Amino acid sequence: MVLEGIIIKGYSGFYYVWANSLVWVCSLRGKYRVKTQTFLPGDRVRITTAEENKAVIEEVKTRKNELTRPPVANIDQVIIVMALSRPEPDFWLLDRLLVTALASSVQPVICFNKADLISESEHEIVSKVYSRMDIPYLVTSTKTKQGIDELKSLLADKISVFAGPSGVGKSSLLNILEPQLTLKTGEISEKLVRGKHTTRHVELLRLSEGGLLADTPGFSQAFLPKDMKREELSVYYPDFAELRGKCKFKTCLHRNEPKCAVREAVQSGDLDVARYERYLGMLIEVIEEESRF
Ligand SMILES: Nc1nc2c(ncn2[C@@H]2O[C@H](COP(=O)(O)OP(=O)(O)OP(=O)(O)O)[C@@H](O)[C@H]2O)c(=O)[nH]1
Ligand SMILES: [Mg+2]
Ligand SMILES: [Zn+2]
Repeated sequence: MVLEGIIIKGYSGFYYVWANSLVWVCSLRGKYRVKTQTFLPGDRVRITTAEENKAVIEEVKTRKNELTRPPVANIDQVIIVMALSRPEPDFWLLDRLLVTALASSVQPVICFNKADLISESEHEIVSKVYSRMDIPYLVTSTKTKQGIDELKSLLADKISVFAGPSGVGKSSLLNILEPQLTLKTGEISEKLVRGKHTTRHVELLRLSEGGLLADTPGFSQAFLPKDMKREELSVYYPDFAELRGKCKFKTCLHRNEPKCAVREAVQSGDLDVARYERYLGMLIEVIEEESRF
């Protein structure tokens, strides 16, 4: 029997494929073992079934998109999870993940978890910067269940992946969404107030509302797409979008050019100065990367 399916995880040389409402343990057709082709969770494949739940992967479909951190393909959205506290939000990583998602044609969702740990006014400082963009913005807590229904409806019938640092509560969120999965979560070390990397591999899990969601190990570094051009970077800043057209120069990098609408917005307090400074930092990185070729 030939079936079309989707890889949900790779594990010690085998690929687990969801097809025809079953999970098939697949090996690779010989030609793929010699090729440099990679197989990622999310890859759409054609398989030939054998006895029991075994099958062979015959073909991989062209990917519509691909992320390297976490390593997944054909994703509808990436849920960037940060904790509002314990650990403190890593805005550098958040901005970087927003850029990589948008540059990879993956819809980002911003999810600030652990809302139970901070006051409304502390949260406002964050929401002022990140809820103004045309990007879904969620505030959740696995303790009070705040925002959980909203998250659930965002995930229904889509292929999604969690991304973010260790200890922010990605696995805890999944456990609240799908209690029968009981994923391992880690107690945050009281001294270090940072995560312990409890989750170790990427696996797409089936949600009862329909859809697939990958829990992923936390990480604190992410690289920008290698081929990015300096003029391109601000395209992935949705909060700069309406200003960009108002800059004097079409090629404005919003750095030190005259009559730059982005810089004017920063000066007038309309754009957050810290986010703008992180943009400048990333711009330097993109320029350095450009000159290496
Ligand atoms: N106060 C509070 N604590 C939370 C919340 N969500 C998760 N935690 C706690 O945060 C700690 C880390 O949670 P995990 O779910 O393991 O974090 P993770 O993002 O999966 O971490 P890695 O697997 O290492 O990437 C655990 O002690 C959780 O109980 C929340 O909404 N509020
Ligand atoms: Mg985890
Ligand atoms: Zn400008």
